[in-house]
Amino acid sequence: MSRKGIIFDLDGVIVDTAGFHYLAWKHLANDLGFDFTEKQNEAFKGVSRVKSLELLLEIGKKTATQEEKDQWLKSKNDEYLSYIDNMSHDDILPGVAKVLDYLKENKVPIALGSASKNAVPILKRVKLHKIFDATVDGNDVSKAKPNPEVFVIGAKELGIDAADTIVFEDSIAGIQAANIAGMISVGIGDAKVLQEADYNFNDFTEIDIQFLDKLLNS
Ligand code: B16
Ligand code: MG
Repeated sequence: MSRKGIIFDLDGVIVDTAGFHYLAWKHLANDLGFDFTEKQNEAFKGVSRVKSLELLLEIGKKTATQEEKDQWLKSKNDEYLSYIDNMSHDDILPGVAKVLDYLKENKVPIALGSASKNAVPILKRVKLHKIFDATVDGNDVSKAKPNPEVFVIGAKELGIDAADTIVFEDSIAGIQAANIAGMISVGIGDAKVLQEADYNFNDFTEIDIQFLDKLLNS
């Protein structure tokens, strides 16, 4: 049996900051004079901040100078950070702590693999900054999901082969990144949206120890 490792996405998997991103982007879109729906937001999940703004401007059919873009990126992030400021340990999504505890008890290597440049402050707010054996985030990569760079670096830091790496993700881009890397992908969220994943669950309350053991020992 080869040694397996697990990489967790952050936003939408460990904490529900995906909703905060949506609110802040929607606010910006409304300020610029157009609407931004939850359905459109699916394509923003797991995507970098700069790429997200490009997508938003495409939706609103807006062109902008670099100065304007920088200003909007800052105002969106400032609003997002104000939501994060109110987070605590209680904001870890249901079922996640149980899974993390089980993996730690069984000495399974775990990493964070997030596109967010705010990942470390969020982990600190929810008191999970000491639990991961490796933390790879938007500050460590140059290529955004669906490019697998963030997960490839995570697996390397854990010392695990790609084929032995299991990725938990809530975004289409993240599932594609895991699949491109030859990793095992587990979609967290709507199975219709994340149909490219190897396994699907609505949330972590549906993930039991038998499933984890099956994944880790097969
Ligand atoms: P930030 P994840 C991603 O985090 C989010 O899903 C995505 O919506 C966001 O645009 C991206 O982080 C960048 O976040 O603005 O905080 O750097 O899902 O990969 O953990
Ligand atoms: Mg995510």
